[in-house]
Amino acid sequence: MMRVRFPPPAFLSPIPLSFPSRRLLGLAAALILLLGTALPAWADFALPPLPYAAEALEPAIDAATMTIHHDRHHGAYVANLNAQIKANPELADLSLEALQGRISRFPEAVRNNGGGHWNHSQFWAVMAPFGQGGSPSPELLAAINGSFGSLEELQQQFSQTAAARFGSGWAWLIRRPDGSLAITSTANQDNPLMDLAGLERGTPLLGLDVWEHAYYLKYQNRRPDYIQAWWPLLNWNEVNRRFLAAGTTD
Ligand code: MN3
Repeated sequence: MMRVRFPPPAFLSPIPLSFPSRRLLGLAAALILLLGTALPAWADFALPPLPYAAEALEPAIDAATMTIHHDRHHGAYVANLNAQIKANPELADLSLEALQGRISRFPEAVRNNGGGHWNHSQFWAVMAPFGQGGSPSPELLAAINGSFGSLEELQQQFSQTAAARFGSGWAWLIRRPDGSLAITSTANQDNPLMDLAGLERGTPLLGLDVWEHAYYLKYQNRRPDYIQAWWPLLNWNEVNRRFLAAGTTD
């Protein structure tokens, strides 16, 4: 802490300004104060709204589960991540996606909450009301057939991986750097973008949340039933978009 002695040194004395300048300075200060209190700091992470109504995915996923999952669980990841900015100021300069690729440099609280924020943001977007998700594009279907033999085989392997994840975590369909597709699973809120040892990295095309909070109200211990009911909600239009975007960054 800097202590000011009296009388203050010359550089702390008020700068003599003429009346109009002082007035402008005062106006500018008032404006900055107003903006500072009215808007969140630009660097804060924000909870994205659900892209559909909470009941839009019923009966596969009930409105209460969606509301609690989005508002409280995802909301808490965002709030907890923002609370980490003070202790880790470099967070303020990173996009949420860029953070994932540098996550090993940060404490566990950033890994858990930064991962939780990214994972859930992609999760809401990869679902759509029944009948509105489209179908795999010819390009994506060709890649699926090349890596798995068929769409049915992909779905079967993905469902098995999601059901077999012990405890809390995610199942992923990723595009590997060589262009092939693969199914992976991560624990807790880790994801395939993270620079963590022992984790298969790639561009996530879709991620399914298999934490109990994602399905317990309706399905209790029947995770495989939740996974089976989830497939018809898959937003293939978003998966197609991610697949195309991943191909352009090679
Ligand atoms: Mn969740």
